[in-house]
Amino acid sequence: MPQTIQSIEALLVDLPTIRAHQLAMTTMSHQTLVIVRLRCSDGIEGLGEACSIGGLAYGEQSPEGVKLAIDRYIAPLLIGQDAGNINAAMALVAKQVQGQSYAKSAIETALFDALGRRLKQPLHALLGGAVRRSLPVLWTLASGDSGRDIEEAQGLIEARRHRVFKLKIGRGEPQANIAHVARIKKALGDDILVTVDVNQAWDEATATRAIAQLEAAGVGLVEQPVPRRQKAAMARLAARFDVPIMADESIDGPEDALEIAQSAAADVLALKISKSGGLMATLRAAAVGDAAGLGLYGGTLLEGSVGSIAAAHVFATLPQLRWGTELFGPLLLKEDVVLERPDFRDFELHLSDKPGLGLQLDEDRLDFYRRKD
Ligand code: MUC
Ligand code: MG
Repeated sequence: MPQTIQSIEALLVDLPTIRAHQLAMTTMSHQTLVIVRLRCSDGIEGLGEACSIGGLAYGEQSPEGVKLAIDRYIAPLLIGQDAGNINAAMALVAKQVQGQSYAKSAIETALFDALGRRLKQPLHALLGGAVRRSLPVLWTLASGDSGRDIEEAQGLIEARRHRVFKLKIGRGEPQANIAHVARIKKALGDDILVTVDVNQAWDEATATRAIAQLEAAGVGLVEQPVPRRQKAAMARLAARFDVPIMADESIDGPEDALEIAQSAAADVLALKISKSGGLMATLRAAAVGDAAGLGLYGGTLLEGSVGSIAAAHVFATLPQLRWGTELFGPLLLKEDVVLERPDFRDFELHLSDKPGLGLQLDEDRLDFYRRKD
């Protein structure tokens, strides 16, 4: 008798960040997670998560919209379905629900977590097995102040937490951005890889001038310099500069990966489970990038522990992950809703072999931080 899906609950959880996180389009002081609890007929519960950055500032999907899509459209489709056949469940959802990649990712994660718990296997084993048990994780310097960013980076290097740093730029004058980046790169030295994320803020002419200077300052990777749909501009920048150009907002799932590969619109793809629409779609996007010879990077929407660990299990299975990951979301949050927080040490995130995601909710904290209205 297959186990069926009995209930699906989507909770909005507002968690404070450890400091303000300043991006080109918004400054975050908290993160809103959508935590999915999917219960099966045998009593097993699977967890999933989705979030966005600054409400609708980063992309077209908001946490509130994710909850609505799940409550109103996805959960009713899935109740009573076989909980163990994830591909069939997600195909059913795909047929009836257009878009909504974040909600789909959270649901698929919860199904995998439940299946892993039932089979007593870690999530990566269900995806064919991990080729690495820990993942390099960078840190984003985004306090808005160069001096504070340098201090923060030096402390994190000293603590062996991070040795690659991504700088959020694209806000204010490009010349001020470049001076900020050059100051930090100089302070951190040759051994430390510094990358920048422009979050679509520049036009092509600005990007052309600025990237030349960023390259001269020693930046190792430039993420999403121009608006996401301007793939021809991305291609011209990728062809013009030696420093690799990474697509983030320009890629959602495998179809975008294919378009980017065909038009040479980036050297590196930022993979994110929510943008892809789930774990399996992330693997498909990765396969396209890999086949095209593009570098792969394990991206984040600044998820909490549930979403970050789900992504980590996927990234652990990829044959190629040339640019490491940025799965530091749980470390940016002052509080968490899981009992045991993920294991970050020696510059890496270490995966556990516990069943599924290997996480347990902290019911008291969840209840405290859950949005009540
Ligand atoms: C983004 O655009 O890459 C990832 C790290 C970070 O600080 O913000 C995110 C989003
Ligand atoms: Mg980005």
